[in-house]
Amino acid sequence: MSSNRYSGSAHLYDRARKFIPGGVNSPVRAFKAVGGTPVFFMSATGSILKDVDGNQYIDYVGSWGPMLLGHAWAPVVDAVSKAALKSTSFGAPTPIEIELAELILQMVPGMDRIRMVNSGTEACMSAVRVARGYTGRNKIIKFEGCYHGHGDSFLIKAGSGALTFGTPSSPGVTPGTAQDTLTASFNDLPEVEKLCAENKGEIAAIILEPVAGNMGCIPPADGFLQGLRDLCTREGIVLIFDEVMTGFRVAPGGAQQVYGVQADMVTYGKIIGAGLPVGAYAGREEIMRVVSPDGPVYQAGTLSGNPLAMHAGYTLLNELHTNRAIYDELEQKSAYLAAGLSRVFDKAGIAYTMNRVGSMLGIFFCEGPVTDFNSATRTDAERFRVFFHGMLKRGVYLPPSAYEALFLSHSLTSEHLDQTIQAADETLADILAGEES
Ligand code: KE4
Repeated sequence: MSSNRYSGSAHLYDRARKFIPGGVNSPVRAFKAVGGTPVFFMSATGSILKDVDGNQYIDYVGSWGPMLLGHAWAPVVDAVSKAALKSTSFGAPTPIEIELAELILQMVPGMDRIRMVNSGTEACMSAVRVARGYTGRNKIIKFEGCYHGHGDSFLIKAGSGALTFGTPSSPGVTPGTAQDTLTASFNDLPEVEKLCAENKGEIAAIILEPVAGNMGCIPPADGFLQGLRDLCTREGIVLIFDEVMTGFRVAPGGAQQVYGVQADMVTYGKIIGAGLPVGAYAGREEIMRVVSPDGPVYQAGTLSGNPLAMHAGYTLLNELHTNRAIYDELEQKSAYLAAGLSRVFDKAGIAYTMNRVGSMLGIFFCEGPVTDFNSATRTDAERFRVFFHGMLKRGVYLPPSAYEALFLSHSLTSEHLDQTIQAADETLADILAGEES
């Protein structure tokens, strides 16, 4: 990264590391997987980011998912501004919490009750606790490479930053906790059935990302989700879809709608807060009956349901609910970008695989198919690193890790998409000419 172009970010990074571990408040932002100095941003509008040095970028991170309609979408800014004038938090019930809860339960299939929390991690932690309280069982099954936030139970063979930094199973998680988390390979139904047979009557929940988005983007194999559904029904196991990423992104009803499979509980985050800190867990009424204060399973939060996040989320989701054409337009933009990048990669004659579900896109620099953790880790991380920086200097901001998905925003224009495809073409030409390193 040429020094002067990023001098402001470099200076800020030096300062940040004096006060914040790794200089960042979430590890994947530190560019460790791609090298160089993390870019510090000042502002963004629609799909265009502006960094502290005045450089502009087309954004394919979108704050890791929330910015489905683009940054600083005016109705959300207006709703948050108005809400802030009436206090930023009460720690008491407010009408907007009911409006958002009702809207989400109207948009997604099969959920009867929903509890707001403050992050996707908190949503997934709470959902697992509820499943354990409801079933009286202790063990859970998760999938290698899936990420459900940084709760202890999930940092076993986890994806996202844990995978990026080579610590899929984190120190600090006790053996007592780890023993209750069993892992299987994504898309391997027989392996799950075997685990259930070996732990009969002991498994409280199976939790998964119905579309894996934390080891790149990996769709469920045909029959995989339905197979898990049938298994959980037979065995009295709570099926939890972690839709923190896919919820309201892949369809208004999320992955449950796309694949026609109904979970027992679903977790949400990201889009439902439109960029403000929100998570939520939803479930069938008989399961959610155990949640305090109705039932004995405790979960709480000072800022849960805070009015700014609720107004932001409601404003965004109401637009998605009433203007379904957004999803068709997002699909067209996403398909256009994927086709353009495929043309560029084919022209360059490099090994690659692209997985896409709606506006979630995974690029792997290896032969396909990529269907699980093992095949995902075949990606050429060094080639991704070079590609990332080639795109960055050409004004395209990709997720700074080979194990993250790209998130497309509805605010992307055809010019943005063409600029992205052109940048990829130039980057690969330089890579192949040995001029990009
Ligand atoms: P948060 O606690 O970060 O709000 O949500 C955790 C989470 C849960 N479930 C899924 C499927 C997720 O993707 C996430 C968080 N996603 C990552 C990006 N892959 C957040 C980025 C970060 O850690 O900085």
